[in-house]
Amino acid sequence: MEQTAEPRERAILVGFFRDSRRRAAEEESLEELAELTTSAGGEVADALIQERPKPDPAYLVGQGKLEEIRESLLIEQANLVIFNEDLTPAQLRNLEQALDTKVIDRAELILDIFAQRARSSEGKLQVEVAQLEYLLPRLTGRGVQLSRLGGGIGTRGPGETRLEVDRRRIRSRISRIKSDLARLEERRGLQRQKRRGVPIPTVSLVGYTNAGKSTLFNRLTNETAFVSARMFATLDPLVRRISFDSGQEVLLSDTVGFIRKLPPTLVAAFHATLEETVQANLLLHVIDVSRENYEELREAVYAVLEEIGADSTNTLEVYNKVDLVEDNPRIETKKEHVLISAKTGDGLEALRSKMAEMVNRGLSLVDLLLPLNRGDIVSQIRDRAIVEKEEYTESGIRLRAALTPADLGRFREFVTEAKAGGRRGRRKKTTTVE
Ligand SMILES: Nc1nc2c(ncn2[C@@H]2O[C@H](COP(=O)(O)OP(=O)(O)OP(=O)(O)O)[C@@H](O)[C@H]2O)c(=O)[nH]1
Ligand SMILES: [Mg+2]
Repeated sequence: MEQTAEPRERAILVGFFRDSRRRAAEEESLEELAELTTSAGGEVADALIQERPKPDPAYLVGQGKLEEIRESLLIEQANLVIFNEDLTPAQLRNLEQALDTKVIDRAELILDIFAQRARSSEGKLQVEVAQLEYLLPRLTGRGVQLSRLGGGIGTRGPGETRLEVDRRRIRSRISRIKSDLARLEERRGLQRQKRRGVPIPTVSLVGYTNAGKSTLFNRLTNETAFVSARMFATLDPLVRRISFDSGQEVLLSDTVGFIRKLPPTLVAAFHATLEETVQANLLLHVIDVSRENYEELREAVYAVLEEIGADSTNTLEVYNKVDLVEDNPRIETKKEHVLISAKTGDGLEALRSKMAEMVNRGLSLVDLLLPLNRGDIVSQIRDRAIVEKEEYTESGIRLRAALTPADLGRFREFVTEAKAGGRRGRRKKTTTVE
């Protein structure tokens, strides 16, 4: 990461929980917030935490805690307060006024990191949309913040009319970016279709940020994707072709990591990028088994997967970083799994053979019957799937093809029969295709 000459921001972190049973979880989450803060280039000066059954509508925390934050700002010579909780626009404004310093919440911090990391033009635009949409309802009284966005947006504290102008500008900027993004997405769709010309199954690496996805990607592809101890090292998807001993080829893609409380505007903005993940035949879910709460993080990842509409039925859980744990941990999971160390290479052979076995499972071999005048759909299927048989009969065009779950949904109305098992027909187990 580039170093800027700017002095590092010194931050006071504030955690909040409603129920004493959540204390440990909140403390853990606050540690993660500290990691995020340093990843963003800031420095953690202090961390405070409050238990309160009900958040204060105006300040989230109570007056006593507010006073504590104020003192800590002075003692620590800090210039930024980061809340681990989402703040309402009004809370944000009130807190900035009461503390007389910059206040941000977890979502804004994550957006900041993404903004720093984005490299591709598409990634940059996606992050900008997310930032602007986050900013829009929070404009009032946040004149100082606006300057950080640049792009002709006013830098002084906006009065009401000024505010309206800013809002209008932001909205029109958002819609302009969105149409640019739509164009980029179309182009990517075409590339994907081209790749589909020779249909090969796809495998996507997913997982919590810092789990080791890029390290594993490099291991499996002999590539040099960017690996870093910082969070959200990877933003742009990277796709490479790899082959197994059997000679079968697959496309492996490395993607952005997930995190708890991922800002919804960000999830929405990255939807297009995550398309690879949504359509993958197999997901490799990389889990950092050296983290104490890896099970909780694992579930957080499944929650995001669900949110983006990815079907995680065919998922291989890859428990990574076993080199950091004393004994091999006992894994409790309903999914198939392997233990590896992407760093030392431990367990990679087992992983590869498991991948080779599972990648075909996501495909369902089906018979389809299409009306004779639907040549357009036949060519769509030919583009997207592996067609084993094609016959022109009086009742229509009969195809036998291996479809991904997504395509199965797409062409469902033409399916006459679903065969059991993957396209190799080796497996006895019937693939679930819902
Ligand atoms: N000890 C150990 N460290 C690992 C292993 N795999 C990855 N790491 C380290 O974990 C950190 C994160 O690795 P990355 O591969 O960048 O993780 P990522 O999942 O791609 O992270 P994001 O792109 O930020 O989501 C780096 O410091 C790696 O060197 C492993 O098996 N053992
Ligand atoms: Mg990565």
